[in-house]
Amino acid sequence: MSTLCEVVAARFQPASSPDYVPREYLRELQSARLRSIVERTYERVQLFRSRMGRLGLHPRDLRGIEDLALLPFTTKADLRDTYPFGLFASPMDEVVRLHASSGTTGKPIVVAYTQADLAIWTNVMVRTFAAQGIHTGDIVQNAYGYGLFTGGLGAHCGAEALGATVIPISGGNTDRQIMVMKDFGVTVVCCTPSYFLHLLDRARELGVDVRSLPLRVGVFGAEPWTESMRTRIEEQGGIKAYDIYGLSEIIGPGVAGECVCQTGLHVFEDHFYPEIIDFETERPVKDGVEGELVLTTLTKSAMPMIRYRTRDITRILTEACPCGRTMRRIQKISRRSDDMFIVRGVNVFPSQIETALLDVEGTLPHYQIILTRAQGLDEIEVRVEVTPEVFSDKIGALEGLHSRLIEALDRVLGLRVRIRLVEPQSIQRSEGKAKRVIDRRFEDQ
Ligand code: DLL
Repeated sequence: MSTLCEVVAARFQPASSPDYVPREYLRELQSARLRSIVERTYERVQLFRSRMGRLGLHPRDLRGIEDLALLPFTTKADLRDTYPFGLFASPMDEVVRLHASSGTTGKPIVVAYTQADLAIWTNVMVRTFAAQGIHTGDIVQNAYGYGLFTGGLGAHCGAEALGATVIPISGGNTDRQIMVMKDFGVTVVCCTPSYFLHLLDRARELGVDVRSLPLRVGVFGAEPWTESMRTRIEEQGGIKAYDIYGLSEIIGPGVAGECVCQTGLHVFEDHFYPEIIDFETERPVKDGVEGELVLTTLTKSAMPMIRYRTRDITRILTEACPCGRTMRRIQKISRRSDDMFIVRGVNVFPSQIETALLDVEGTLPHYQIILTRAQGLDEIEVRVEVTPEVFSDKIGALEGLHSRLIEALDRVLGLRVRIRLVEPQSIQRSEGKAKRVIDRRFEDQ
C-alpha cells in the first residue's frame, strides 16, 4: 500500500516546479546566481566590498558554489553597525517595503524588499503552503503578527497567492480568534506553536472542542518547538502541525518548510543557499553533521545577504525525502547557539528542558526557566504548569510528579534543578514568541 507521502508525491510533481529540479541543474543555477549576487553586492555595499578587499578577493575569482566558503561572513552585528540602511543594495526608490526585527541592542535591524524580492517571498511561501497540502478553498486564519514582524504579511501574501481565503486576524485577542475559527469554518491556522497551545487551552475553557472543527492544518514557526510539542498539538487540536522556518535578515518566513512527510524542512535552495559550519573552526561541515546554519540569498536585490550567520543550530539531512522534492532538508531547529545558557558550568538549552518536561505525564507545555544567583552560585528554577487533574488531586500526586521531574531533568542536564509546579494558566502567555528564559543573575550587579 502506498504511504501518504508517496500518494502526495505522485499527485503534486509538476515538472515545472523548481522543487523537483534535478540536483545537477540546481547546482548550475545556484552557481550562476551566486556569481551575479556577489557582483551586485560588491558593487553596491561598501562593507562587503571592503571585506572582500581585505581578503584579497574579487567577484571574478569566484567560479561557483564550490567557492562559497572563500567569502566573508555577515552577522547581526553588521546590521546593527550599518543601521538603518547601510546594507541596502538598491536605491530607495526601488525599495517598496521595510520590515524590522529585534537587534542585540535597543535598536532593531531593518530589512528591505524590492517588488522582485516580494515576488520571491510570495513564491517561497506558496511553495511552503502547497507542500503542506494547503490549497484553494482552504480558509486560513493568519494569527502571525502583522506589522514590522515578517510573519503576518509573509504568510498573508503566500496564502492569498496560493488562492486560499485569508483571514488577516493578526495575533492576540484569543477569544475572538476562537470565535472566528469556529464561525468562519477555518481549515488552516498560522501562528507560533506556543500561541496555538494557549488558544487550545482557552478554547477548552470556553467549551469549544477544536477537534470537532474543520481545522486540519497548523503552520507553526518563528520559535523553536520540539517533537513532543508537535505530538501534543496534533492530539489536542486534531490537526497536522507543520514547521515553517525563516528569519527577517534572509526574507522572513519561507526560507524552509516541512512537507507532509514531516521529516525535516526543505530549504528553498534556488533562492537561499544553506551551509552548516562548525562553531569553533567556522569551516563548513559535511552534510549530516550538526552546526550553525549559514545562509546566502541567491536572488534578493534590495538586501542581499552573503553567508549570513543565523546562530540557529541544525544539520542538513542526507536521505532523499519520500515526497520527491530535490530541495535539501534541514532538521527541525531545536535551539540557537546563543540561547544557550551556562549554569554552574553546564551548558543548557531551553529545548532540552522542554523535552524532559513533556516526557513526564501530568505536565502542560507551558513553562518558564528562571535563573538567579545567590552568593555567587547560579540557581535554576523551572516553573511548569501541571494538568488540572494533577493539580486538584491529593498532595501525593504533586509530590510524585515533583520528584519525577527533578529526576528527568537531572538525567538530561546532569544538574539539580529546582522545580515549581504551578496551576494551569498561571504562566503568562505570549501572543508571539514565548519568553522561556528569565535571567535575573546579573540584575543586581
Ligand atoms: O521569526 C520569521 C518567521 C515568521 C518564521 C513566522 C516562521 C514563521 P525573526 O523574527 O527575524 O523572523 O526571527 C528569526 O526565529 O533565526 C530562529 O532563531 C527563530 N525561528 C524562526 N522560525 C523557527 C522555527 C521570524 N520554525 C529567528 N523553528 C530565527 C525554530 C525558528 N526557530
